[in-house]
Amino acid sequence: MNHNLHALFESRFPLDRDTVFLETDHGVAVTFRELDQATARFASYLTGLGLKPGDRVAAQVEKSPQALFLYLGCLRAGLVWLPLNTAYQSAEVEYFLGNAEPRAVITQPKSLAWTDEICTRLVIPHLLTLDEHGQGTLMERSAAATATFDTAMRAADDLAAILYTSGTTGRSKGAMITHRNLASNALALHKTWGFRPGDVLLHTLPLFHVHGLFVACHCALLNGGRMIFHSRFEAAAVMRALPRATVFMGVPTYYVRLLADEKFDRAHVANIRLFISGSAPLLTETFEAFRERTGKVILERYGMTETGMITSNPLEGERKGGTVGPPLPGVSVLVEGADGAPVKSGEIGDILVKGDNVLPGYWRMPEKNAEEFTADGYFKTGDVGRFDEDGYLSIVGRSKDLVITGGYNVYPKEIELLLDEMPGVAESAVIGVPHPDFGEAVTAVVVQKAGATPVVESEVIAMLKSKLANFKVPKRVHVVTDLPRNAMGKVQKNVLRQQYGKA
Ligand code: MLC
Ligand code: AMP
Repeated sequence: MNHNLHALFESRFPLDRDTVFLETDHGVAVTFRELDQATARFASYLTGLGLKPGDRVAAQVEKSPQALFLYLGCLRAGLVWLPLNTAYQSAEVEYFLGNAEPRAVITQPKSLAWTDEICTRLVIPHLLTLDEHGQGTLMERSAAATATFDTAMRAADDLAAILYTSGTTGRSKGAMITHRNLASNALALHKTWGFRPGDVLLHTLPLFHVHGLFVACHCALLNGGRMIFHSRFEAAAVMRALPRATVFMGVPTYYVRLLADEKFDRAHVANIRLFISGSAPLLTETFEAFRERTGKVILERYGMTETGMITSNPLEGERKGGTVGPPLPGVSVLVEGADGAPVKSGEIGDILVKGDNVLPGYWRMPEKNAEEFTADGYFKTGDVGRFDEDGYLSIVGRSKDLVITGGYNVYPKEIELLLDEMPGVAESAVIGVPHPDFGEAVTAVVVQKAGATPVVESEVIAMLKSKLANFKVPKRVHVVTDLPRNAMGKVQKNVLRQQYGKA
């Protein structure tokens, strides 16, 4: 049997290949026949360049139907997909490419010059472009490639993708995701969320992370059904498109932004059977306000890059606000106390996960594998939670030092390392404080070095903007004379969160 995820998708495509798979916000419709040909062309072209199953293809491209087809073409050819957020800057990208050693890189025309320098330094043989309109050298050069392709044979444990996640040490790790991981999770979600013929998914998430790429697209592909594909989230465009959709997925910020528009009401959502939220905590206020305004109960689920989706509130039965629901079928979740034994329901502990959805390990980092898994194969999520008496999980905090802003993860250490190198900065602490739109806002607290040039907030922000993806840059920088510490000398970030959370 071929365990290639693409073979699973193909088996679900409608018999009538003229069925529409995707329509864009510009009214372009793509049928399953066109999808099949587009992915075959990319697979033929890339294998024609000499790429072999297992080789990595990195892409830092804006969302477009072609970007999705390129991902699917890579799956089809057995190549390993390495998506990169378009906000990443050159130093961030150089690290990922140096670590993953892709044989081909696809970038945006505007990033070509610096990406070319990186590829030359790292001796990466193929560099192509793809812009937000789905145009570029990739399209020009692959246009003549054969539009048929026999999907490559893959074993379930072969890699399908590598997704980089930052770490608490400030160094990113490549999460290795297999065909088994993706297939098991996609099948569980498709079933749990009751996807059925006629469903139309309104897709407004970015394509370079788990939520938009795997959770959303895989459900639509398994359903052999239609997606309305917006290049980005924009509340007014979403309100216009909702009446033609049946399912919508988003990070909490999307729901906050929809509610912020007074015109958003029951008429917009009448056709929607399911609103799903994830990637960050959905505030109970947002959950309740949405129910009040629209009459719809948002289904909240929980997951992470390394594990795909872990739990979900039910389709039928009670969706409890402030919880992320019971474990998905085939996923085992433990909440463990400090002694390593599972705690009773109602008690708080570390969340551990095991199942076909969980990554086999990190790319070329055996030491991280040893740290992040227990002896009996459970993955340590770094999230802290509790089960209620009905088996619903609530996330109550994180043992990892992480800020989630608008659904994007920011690891404070990465920013602190840059701040600490600045002249005038003795030390720093980066925290997340409540933010009405992004959920949490990245905030820096820096200690002024005695006698050195004064640290200026705008200059710190400008320096960080030149080096880091924009969403990681602190919204505020507070300059202080010292940081609060506990008896062990550890910086008390909870004290800082209290102090600056109100500002
Ligand atoms: C943009 N900005 C952000 C930000 N996004 N700041 C903090 N947090 C964010 N998430 C800032 C930019 O730096 C810029 O600032 C300004 O906002 C305008 O940028 P923009 O790109 O025009 O913003 P906008 O389009 O409004 O984007 C906001 C957003 C977007 C919420 C629509 O961030 C988004 O789509 N987030 C979804 C993230 C996601 O898909 N997460 C899933 C991860 S998978 P300046 O100063 O530079 O002008 C995962 C697993 C799981 O977590 O369980 O799903
Ligand atoms: P990422 O590394 O981008 O995949 O982010 C995964 C992290 O997002 C998880 O470890 C959680 O901390 C957080 N997360 C995802 N979904 C939820 C949710 N519904 N509620 C709270 N936190 C969430």
